[in-house]
Amino acid sequence: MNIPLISYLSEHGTLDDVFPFQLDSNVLLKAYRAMLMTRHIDERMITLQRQGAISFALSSLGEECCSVASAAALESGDWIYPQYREAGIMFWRGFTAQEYVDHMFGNANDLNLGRQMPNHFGSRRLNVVTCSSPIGTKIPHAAGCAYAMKLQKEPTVAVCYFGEGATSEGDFHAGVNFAAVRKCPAIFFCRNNGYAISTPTNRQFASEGIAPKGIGYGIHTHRVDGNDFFAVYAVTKKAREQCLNGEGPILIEAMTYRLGAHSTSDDPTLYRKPEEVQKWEQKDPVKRMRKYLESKKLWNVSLEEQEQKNISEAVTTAINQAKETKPPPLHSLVENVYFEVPEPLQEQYEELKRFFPKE
Ligand SMILES: Cc1ncc(C[n+]2csc(CCOP(=O)(O)OP(=O)(O)O)c2C)c(N)n1
Ligand SMILES: [Mg+2]
Repeated sequence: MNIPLISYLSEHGTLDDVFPFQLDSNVLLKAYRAMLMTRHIDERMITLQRQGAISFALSSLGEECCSVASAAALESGDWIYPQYREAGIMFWRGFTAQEYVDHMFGNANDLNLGRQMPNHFGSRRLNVVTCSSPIGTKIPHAAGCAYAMKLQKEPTVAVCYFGEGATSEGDFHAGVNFAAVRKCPAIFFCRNNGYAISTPTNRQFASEGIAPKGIGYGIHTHRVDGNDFFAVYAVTKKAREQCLNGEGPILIEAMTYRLGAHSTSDDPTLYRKPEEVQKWEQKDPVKRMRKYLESKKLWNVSLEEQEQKNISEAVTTAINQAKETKPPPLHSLVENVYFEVPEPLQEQYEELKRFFPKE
């Protein structure tokens, strides 16, 4: 099976004339800034974890384009089901540095009140469903959400993000098949970043990538260079149109690479060679976008320095405030799951309270 790779932007930042859209410079600059913010905040969160200020951190180093470019091609009413490397979507949709850092601390201002691991963000305001740790579980949820959109004739789509490792889960097959049979307006966006923690793709599946799995389920499938802003944008835009035309769900396989460790609990030097990482560093999506913007005179060294400074200051302010913010109230431990706190939970809460007399 020979599935072509869609790509418009060269590694040197030259855009192919056949790119089918005219993108406003404001969109391009907003996207580049969202990628810079994602990269910067990831790095700062890893440092905070090393200092013991937060418990854990994941980063989307090298994969920032997948989330930002696809989010740029969606509408704000579309529902998003992210995995944990989709921080770029949050920044594209207007999540503030403060909201993000509060979430990473799991403090009283965290929208999840510390109930999720760090990097498991979500926002009702932004139509982003909170990420949950068990891999792939959001795939059937997104299929169901898209089915509801179809039944209610809403002009929106549900978009679910996951890594190539998630396609080995039963949930992938149940969710994609359901959406395929019911022709739900769902986009399944798979970031094929080469690894599921330490498991490389050649030990994850025998198929030629993920795209054949979409074809197997009888749905439109696109394979795209995940480090090319223009290609990811174009493919997601097309997928959205196909969904809304009633052509059923779409699978996108975005070819990318996890340049960093899986998480702060991982040491990738134990299972991959530096040469492999260096090869992918040449394809860095953020540098590539910058080259394009510079070639069009939309960006330059001094704008870059100013933006890096602005981002750094905003994140420092957010970190300082998050450090001063209290943990979530003790009672939040038993709230929001049941309409009324059930008796056994209330009993446990009363016992716990004895250890926190000031709460
Ligand atoms: C059901 C389940 N099994 C195992 C894990 C442990 N785990 C967390 S992330 C991960 C790898 C996921 O890889 P992939 O889907 O490729 O996403 P990536 O981390 O590469 O973005 C695993 C195995 C989990 N969270 N959930
Ligand atoms: Mg992966």
